[in-house]
Amino acid sequence: MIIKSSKIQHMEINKLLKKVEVKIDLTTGLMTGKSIVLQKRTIADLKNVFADEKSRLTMPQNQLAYEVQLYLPVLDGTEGGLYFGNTTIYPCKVGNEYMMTKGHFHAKGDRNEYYLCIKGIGYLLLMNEKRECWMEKMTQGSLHFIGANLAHRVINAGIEPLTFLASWPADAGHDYNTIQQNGFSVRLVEVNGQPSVVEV
Ligand code: M6P
Ligand code: ZN
Repeated sequence: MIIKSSKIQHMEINKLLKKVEVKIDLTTGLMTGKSIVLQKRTIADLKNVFADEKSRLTMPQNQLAYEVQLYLPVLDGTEGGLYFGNTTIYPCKVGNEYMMTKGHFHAKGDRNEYYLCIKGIGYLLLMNEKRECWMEKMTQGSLHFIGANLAHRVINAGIEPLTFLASWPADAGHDYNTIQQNGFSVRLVEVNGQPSVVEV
């Protein structure tokens, strides 16, 4: 409907409005919307991720380690496309090593990514192709830019779930093999109740 006010023609805003596909609760990080894909990682899925494989095998294999919500509005591999996700890592240890994501390089190494911590306490572990590692502390509101050719993994070093949002190019891809074969060159373990770095 066209509303006439003085000489300017106004149009009802509703005519132009399209439904917002996804909403994010910024206090929990939870994404809702019909196109959200859910990916669950259990203890069984994390074979050879932790140093203490024996301890991992004694844990309930169906225990949820972390889960990812994905908003994938374009086809996988679309140049120029962007993806968005939310990851929640549950607090737990395998042996004395903190729960963490599998970690990956991007298959297209020059593709970058953002991580934004919503809640919880942990560390973003980064590793370059020379296997040099460094970390950034993740706390509510910390924003992390992951540059080119860096493997990235998030470690929950707290006693609450750690939730972070992420956005990355749709053509970045995940190279899990390099990490599966060689791991990162450091691990984060708990010693006397405190996080401590072990060089591998
Ligand atoms: C973030 C993004 C995703 C990734 C997820 C879990 O949400 O980086 O691409 O899949 O974390 O990390 P990983 O795939 O290493 O287990
Ligand atoms: Zn990534």
